[in-house]
Order: sequence, then C-alpha cells, then structure tokens
Amino acid sequence: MSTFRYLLCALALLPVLACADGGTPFEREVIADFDEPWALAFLPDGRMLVTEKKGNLFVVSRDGARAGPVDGVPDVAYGGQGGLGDVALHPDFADNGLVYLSYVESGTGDTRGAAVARGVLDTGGRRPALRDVEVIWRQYPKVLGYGHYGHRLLFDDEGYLWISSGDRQKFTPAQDMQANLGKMIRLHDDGSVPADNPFVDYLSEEPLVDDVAVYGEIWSLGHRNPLGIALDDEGRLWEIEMGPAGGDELNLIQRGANYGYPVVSNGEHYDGRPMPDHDTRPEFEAPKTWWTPVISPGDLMIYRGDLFADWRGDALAAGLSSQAIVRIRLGEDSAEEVARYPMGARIRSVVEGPDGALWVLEDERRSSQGRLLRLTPSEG
Ligand SMILES: [Ca+2]
Ligand SMILES: [Ca+2]
Repeated sequence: MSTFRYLLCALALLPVLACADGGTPFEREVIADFDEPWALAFLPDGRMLVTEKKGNLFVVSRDGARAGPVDGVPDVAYGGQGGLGDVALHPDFADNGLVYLSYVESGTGDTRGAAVARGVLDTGGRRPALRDVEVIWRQYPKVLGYGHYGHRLLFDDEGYLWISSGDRQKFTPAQDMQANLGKMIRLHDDGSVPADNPFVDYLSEEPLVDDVAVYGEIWSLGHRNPLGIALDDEGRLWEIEMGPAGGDELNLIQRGANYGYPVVSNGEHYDGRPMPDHDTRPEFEAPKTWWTPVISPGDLMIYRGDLFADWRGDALAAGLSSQAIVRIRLGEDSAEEVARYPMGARIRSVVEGPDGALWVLEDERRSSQGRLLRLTPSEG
C-alpha cells in the first residue's frame, strides 16, 4: 500500500474496501449477472461452467458471453438452500468430457436429498448439452426440509471424488453410520466405493434400513453443513462448515475421524440452549480455527497462483452473512484468519482462475441478481 493511500485509509477518506488490508486490495471487474449463481469451474479452453440454483448451467466465456442453458441437466428440486449446486470436471475431462453436478432431487412425500450426476459435455451443437447423464450418488435417507445439503464436489490428485454431505438440519444423522448425511464422502469417479475407505468393513449393530449400506462411502463423520472443501499443496483436505449459532469451523480432514456434531460445537443451539464446546470432548476432532460470530462460509479454496504471490498456500473462504472474503493462513496443525475483505454482498464462491485472478460469485445483491466478478491486485 502506498504511503499516500495509507494516509487516506488512516483518515478514513477511502471506502473501506480499498483499505481492507495492509497488503493487497482488489480491482474488481464485473463480468456478468446471474440468477442465484452457486458454483463455477474452469474448462481447459479458459471458458467457465456456471451453475444457477434454479437449475441452469451455462458455458461462459472470459468476457461474460454465455451459451446455454445446457441441455440435459437433471431436474432439480429448487427451494430453501437447495437446487442446482456444484460443478466439477473429471481429472481426464480433456479426454472424456465428463462433468459432475450436485443438485437436490425430490423423494416421496415431499422429502428431498442431494444427488450427484455426471454426463459428457457436448459444446459442438447449436446449444451445449450434457449427454449420457447418470446419477452416481445420493444422500440417504431423503428427509423433509430445505436446508444443509452441503454437496460441494472435489477431485483429488489421485482421482478420487469427494462430496461434502450436510446433516439436512436433522442433527443426529451426522453421527449415524446408517446415513450418509453430515459426512465427508470419498468415491471412485463412477460412484463406487474405494476398497481402502475407513468404514468398508464397519459392522452395524442395527439391522440395515431399506437394505441400504452407506458406511463404505464415509471418510469422516460428525459434520454439520460443509460448504467448502479444498486441497493444499501437500494433498491434505481442508473443509469449512457452518456452525449453529456461532461455531463455524475450518477442519483438517483425517481418515475415519469424527468431527463431533451435534454432540459438540463451539456454537450453541439457535434457541439459546448450550451445546458443549469441542474442548469438553477431546475424542472428537477439533476445528483448526472457528468463528463466533459466524462468517457463514459458502465455499473454500486454497490459492496457488502468482497474481497474489503473498497469498500462496493461504485458504480463502467465501462469506455469506459476513459479506466478505476471509483469508486464512494454514499451518501444519493450525489455521488462523489473517485478513477479511468486505465485499458488500453475500459471497457464494471464490475460485482461482488459470490467470491467477479470483473469480467470485455473489449470491445476490439488494433486490438484484448475483454477479460474477474478477478480482486482481490493485496497483499501488
Ligand atoms: Ca466440529
Ligand atoms: Ca458450544
């Protein structure tokens, strides 16, 4: 920051955004408007796939021009926190064209649950399309309600598909090995269960419900609403989840670990009843950092680029209620918020582009649609 700008900031003569940090504030470029955008993924040719919660998928070019909506996207059950969710490319997308989508589907009697489908993206026709769409995973059981689907997607460096599965606001399923709610899920790319998952040999003491066994899918349990997952340079998986009243968590995901919800949380119940804190039950894996008041994380990424060189290895959380991007320094066994950048809008997602810029989805703005922004370091 220049001395001149520092003085203006110190005297509060500049908008807070320009003074958000002693390091690098942003230049913002508005790329396009979207209706409740939820997720963004870059194609190898530099275009993007953008999802809108109501069920539309678009192919978007660098200047904001869009093709679509893409045909063949599954019907989604839109409402509350649910609809079309995340989008991810298969690690071999350049060869197989496979695109993965998470979304909410209806069940019997107004129940709902998240699902993950994949299909081959065809951008050769007049209108882009997904072909050969197949569902490869479903939340189990489907329950009433419209919240806490989680359903972020991530492929790791070994080609495994990770799905963050929320507790559907039902609390106890997060500790129930007969449900895949409130869990981190690890699968092969076709949805089958890797033989080295921690609970493949789990023996239930209770009879199976509906003859469905989901233990094998589970990598970790005791999560509430995990809305962001990201890999660091060492291949470690970090996860960010919304706490109840207080207690948003950033967790380092360990094989077979239990993250405690709803037995413990550093937040409390919304009705004011206390929920024991993590330090009362050391057998549960504690968060590496946590927030009260909450930031309401919508997504998580770890920066690897050159544009914001000082940030390499730091995590960035998209903040919904906090209307901010939160920068978190990750340590070997710790994490710490080091900066918070006010954005003036609920931030649903932050993604690093191939150019090293931050591509940001606003969830919504006052009485208007969400936007796609591109952030670069400001001069000076
Ligand atoms: Ca926890
Ligand atoms: Ca508590």
